[in-house]
Amino acid sequence: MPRITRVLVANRGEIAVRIFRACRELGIDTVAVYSEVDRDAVHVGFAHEAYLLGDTAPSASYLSIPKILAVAGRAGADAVHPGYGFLAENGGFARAVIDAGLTWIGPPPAAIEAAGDKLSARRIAARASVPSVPGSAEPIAGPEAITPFAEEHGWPVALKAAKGGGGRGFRVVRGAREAEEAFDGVTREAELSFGSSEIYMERYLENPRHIEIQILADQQGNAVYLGERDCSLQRRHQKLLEESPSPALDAQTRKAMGEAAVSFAKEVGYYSAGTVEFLYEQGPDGPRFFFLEMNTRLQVEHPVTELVTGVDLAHAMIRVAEGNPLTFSQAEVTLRGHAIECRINAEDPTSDFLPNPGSIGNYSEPGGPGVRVDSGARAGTVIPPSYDSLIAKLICYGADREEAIRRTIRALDEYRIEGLVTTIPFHRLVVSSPWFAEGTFSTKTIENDLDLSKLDLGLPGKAGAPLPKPRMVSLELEGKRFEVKFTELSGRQSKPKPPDQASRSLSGSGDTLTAPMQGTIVKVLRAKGDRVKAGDAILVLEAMKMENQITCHVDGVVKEIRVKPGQTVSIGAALAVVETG
Ligand code: MV4
Repeated sequence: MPRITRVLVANRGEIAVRIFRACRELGIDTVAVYSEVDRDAVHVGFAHEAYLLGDTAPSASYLSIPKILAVAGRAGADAVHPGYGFLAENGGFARAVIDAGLTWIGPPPAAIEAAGDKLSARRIAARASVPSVPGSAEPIAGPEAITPFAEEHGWPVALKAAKGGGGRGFRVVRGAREAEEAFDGVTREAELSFGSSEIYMERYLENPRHIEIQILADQQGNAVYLGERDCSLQRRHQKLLEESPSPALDAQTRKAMGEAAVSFAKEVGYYSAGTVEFLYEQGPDGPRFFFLEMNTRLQVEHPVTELVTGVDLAHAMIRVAEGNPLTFSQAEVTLRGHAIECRINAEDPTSDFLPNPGSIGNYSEPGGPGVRVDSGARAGTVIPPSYDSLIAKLICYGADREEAIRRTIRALDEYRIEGLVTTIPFHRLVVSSPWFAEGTFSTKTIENDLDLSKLDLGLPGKAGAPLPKPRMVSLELEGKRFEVKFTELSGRQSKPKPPDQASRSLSGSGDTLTAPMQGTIVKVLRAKGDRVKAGDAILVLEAMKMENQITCHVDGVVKEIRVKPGQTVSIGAALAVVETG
């Protein structure tokens, strides 16, 4: 297999930045794709080249296989990395990439499809002698199958969509009276969400931990496990905090789970990075674990594994995709220290983690010993409602769990994100809690044991929240340095405008739109006399090899266009005048 020279990352946000970094370290060119709303996103600036896919809607951009392949051809990419989410576990996309003669940086399409069907995955687990929760081997035809199953295996019973995953197409039945309504509900949801109404059932474990094993396998049949990640702190099946190693696992159980995961991977003919998820609990006879599902992608939480094993998983995926064998054996895998990842989401922990899209104001990331921030954001970044709410991941490493916790607390206190409500206060509460320090939590802890409604978000002006901390500003007057304390009384956050909007300066005869950056006028989209609305694109400015639409702030009529295509403008140059009203 020839060496990869140019990778198109069919994704956005922090994972696109992460993969671009790996490519740059390997001397590989990078191609970004973006949607309308992502035109000025951080990931676009990280690539050597960037191409517009289309509208903001994922179906018109990051989920459009024809558009992504067309860009790959236009850009001369010879490989595609899918990241996670979007098309990462779409066997059809993998096949289309391979059929286009490009290298797919991911697992074989057949493995994606086999693992994606949860019933087929259970059958593979059985063949690989991997323990699963007692359950039905085939789809169940109706609710009448539930009570006999419970009489044999016990209540409650979990109903799951065969083509499901995550938390969708999932119901818990606690008694015969609930069976029919639960079956009908999960069947409808499965059909709507996954296009298949096939449902199967398992005995439901009440308070398991969610522990997953990182797998790395090559095309020569070698496969290793790279330790585990404890992902038990979730909210409605959305992971919020992950760590490695798990505080619950002993070495013997770790080895048994790792070997089971490798056995599953080999049975499904896997290569590349992948994750086998398990449910873990302390049974009457000791710890026990059960196969849950296999994720055939690089996961959000992969950095905690990278920090405790020293393996760069993005590098490894690229090298395996080129056909290289693994460069180490299982015996050479060592786990050292402890890593904790906090997902910094634009969500409001006091409102049930309701997504909180908007523009980031002032932004500064923590750093220092043992702190890694994988971010897709900066000041001015717009977190749109169209995609997931992940802003960045804070991953902290320590020689042991206590040091990793201390570093996480310190880093969370350093992190500054203004203009949006984020999960930072939630993480600060969790990692400083005694129950977290003791490691005694499960997948139910957040929902059952935490009252977040009173969580202090530290927002200025929010009812009950303290006014912002005074800002210290250094001044030098006649050679003498002074520290001046500024306390904002109103608590109003100054929200910088998103960079794709021309800066607005009021002038006597209306609004003059000025250039937000230096660049060359590529297109003039409006003419004198055109009626425009706030947000309408007036012209296109090319800067940093990227096209930026310059939009209008106000409703009004175009009074004057002061530039022509091909003209170079400096930052602040007058571009157009719009008569408001
Ligand atoms: C389970 C389970 C307990 N018993 N299955 C299914 C979707 C996946 N993301 C997690 N799932 C679970 N399947 C059986 N037989 C517990 C989970 C589970 C979970 C369930 C409810 C609420 C949060 C959860 C977090 C992780 C795992």
